[in-house]
Amino acid sequence: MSKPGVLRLFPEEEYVLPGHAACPGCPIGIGLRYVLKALEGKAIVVIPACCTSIVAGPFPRSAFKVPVLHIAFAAAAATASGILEALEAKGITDVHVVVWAGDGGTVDIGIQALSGAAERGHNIIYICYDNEAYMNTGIQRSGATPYGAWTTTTVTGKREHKKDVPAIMVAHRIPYVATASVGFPVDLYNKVKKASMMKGLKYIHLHAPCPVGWRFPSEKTIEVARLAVETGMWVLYEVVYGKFKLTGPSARLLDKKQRKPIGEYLRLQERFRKLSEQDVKELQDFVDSQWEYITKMLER
Ligand SMILES: Cc1ncc(C[n+]2csc(CCOP(=O)(O)OP(=O)(O)O)c2C)c(N)n1
Ligand code: SF4
Ligand SMILES: [Mg+2]
Repeated sequence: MSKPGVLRLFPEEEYVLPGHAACPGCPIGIGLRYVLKALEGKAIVVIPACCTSIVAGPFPRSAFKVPVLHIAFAAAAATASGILEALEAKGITDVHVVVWAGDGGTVDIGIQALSGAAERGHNIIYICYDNEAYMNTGIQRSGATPYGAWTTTTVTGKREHKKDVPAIMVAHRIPYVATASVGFPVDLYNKVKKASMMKGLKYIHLHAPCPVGWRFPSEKTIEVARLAVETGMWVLYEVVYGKFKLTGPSARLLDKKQRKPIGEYLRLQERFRKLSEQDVKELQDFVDSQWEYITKMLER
């Protein structure tokens, strides 16, 4: 029987197998599923300490149908560089070396190894799935946690804004930088496919709403992910050899009037429950300044 809608676009083969240990509604299973489909399972995946280390299941079993290397927090991109060098020395060119790391393992702890691998131009696909906190150890704030969000280390709401790591990666002048969302799998799939056809370090920052840490019902992961994009809180774009382009629904949101109010996104999540009107304005101003940056990037 043929599959409905967009599902027909994706290859049948599954690489994230039933029986994995993710929480209900977890964005990891959703995101990694499409990433591995786009790579047709031809990948060695490096995973630093994060929720995915648990989702994979206890050794020697694994819910991922690709070779996986679980590695220390700070070392993911450096490990991927080493694997790549070894593969090249052996003349093996038909497998992608992929880092799949959390936001803590990317924007805070892994950033120096990532920057080094980018500077060396290593042929790696680096994907940061961003659930905006250190979820695996009990929801501590990271540099990717947005302003105002409750975490167990920001009980009255975080006072700093989210660190813009995709922009930092653009400054490395690597061939490909993209943002993506688990709410828009076709966009994600196409970006991973495109990255897989380019040489050098490719960086994809994947927005990944976590029902446990963000405090929303587990059946609403996709709704929350889509609202992040539709309100302009999360912007879908790609930068190919320095050329910036909006993608998916973000392409029609340059005009502020087309964006939904951010309240529609915030309201669904308990982590934003205590925001004052002033906090919402602070966040809205930040979102607007992000769009001003994007407008400048499009004009370059
Ligand atoms: C050097 C080091 N410090 C701390 C830890 C504990 N630790 C394991 S997973 C994790 C959280 C990772 O957060 P993130 O990268 O955002 O991934 P997530 O758990 O959110 O999926 C922490 C702090 C560790 N394993 N190694
Ligand atoms: S805490 Fe969040 S990211 Fe971690 S496994 Fe559960 S739903 Fe997934
Ligand atoms: Mg995280």
